[in-house]
Amino acid sequence: MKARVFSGVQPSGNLHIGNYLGALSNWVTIQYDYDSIFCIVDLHAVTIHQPPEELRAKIEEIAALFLAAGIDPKHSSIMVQSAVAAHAELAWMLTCVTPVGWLERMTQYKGKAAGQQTIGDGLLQYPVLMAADILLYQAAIVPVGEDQAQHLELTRDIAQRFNSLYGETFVMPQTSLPSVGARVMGLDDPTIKMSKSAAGSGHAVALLDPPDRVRKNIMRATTDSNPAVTFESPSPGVENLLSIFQAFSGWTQQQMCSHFAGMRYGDLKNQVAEMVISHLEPFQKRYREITSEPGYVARVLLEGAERVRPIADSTVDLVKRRMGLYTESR
Ligand code: AQP
Repeated sequence: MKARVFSGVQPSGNLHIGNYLGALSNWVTIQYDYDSIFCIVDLHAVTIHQPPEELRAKIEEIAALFLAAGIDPKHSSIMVQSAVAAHAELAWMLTCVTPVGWLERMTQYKGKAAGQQTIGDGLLQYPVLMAADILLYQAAIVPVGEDQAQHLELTRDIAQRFNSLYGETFVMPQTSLPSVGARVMGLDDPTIKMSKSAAGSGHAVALLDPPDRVRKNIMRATTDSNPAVTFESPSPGVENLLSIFQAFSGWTQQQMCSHFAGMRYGDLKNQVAEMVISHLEPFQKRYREITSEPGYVARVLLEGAERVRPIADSTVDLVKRRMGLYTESR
């Protein structure tokens, strides 16, 4: 039996090349080596208020982006978190074994809570729900960007605590980070990660951006006052542009150095823009084809949920039995 992979994306904002390089492209590469489940985590998205109509539309848009990236629905399950009730059920059981102090230490919580007038409890509980998503499917591998590594550590801590309280129950999931592109930084501010929710039109390259917008944003990216590329402690902006190019091209470090060392920043930006556009154009073409077929994406999501539900239900059943909760299958 193949080991299982699980990962997800929130249906909030516009998916960008950070999400693609940090997560999606890795999913596409490893999907056939594992029993793969890719989830649109809408229960996570509502930890911050989302207009309902927009959220509903976003869910199918993200599913179509997964398909356009190359996730094969015949092999991998693409599903929506709220379509499988066991996510929320297991999250509650895990909440009961998780110390609040563990959650208050999470970097993402501290960052997101800082921008809120009132902090919803869901924002604090976010990593417990993420632990439930992963442990529900007994996933062995979780391919994510670097920003999620801390949540994965917490997932292992929660699993370990549960296992030691109630007996071996959960598989210990491993984090899988891409070697290049694990943390794509903002184009306007390369000291913060590229983020769907960051303000400013020059911050990110969205996967559905037209070529002229991609070009414009990359040409305006923050670099430094040096005239040309150096590989000896490059500034964050230059390092970011080089790693975007490397992640899309698959070039080795040696190829990168011999091609770009000494190149003027204007030429570097031009080449990065063309490399990104050459990947996004076929991707966007597939996206248009997928979304032009009425009902196709909804069918994929329905089949995905049906495929994974028995796995999720059997884990919840096991957890209930371990905890002494009421289950009919005693
Ligand atoms: N900048 C990034 N570089 C590399 N990987 C990234 N990921 C996110 N940003 C980068 C990875 O993409 C996957 C899906 O992310 P998410 O939607 O679940 O949540 P996020 O990390 O919170 O994404 P954003 O873009 O920062 O959105 P907001 O600001 O709206 O919350 C994850 O595997 C993540 O690591």
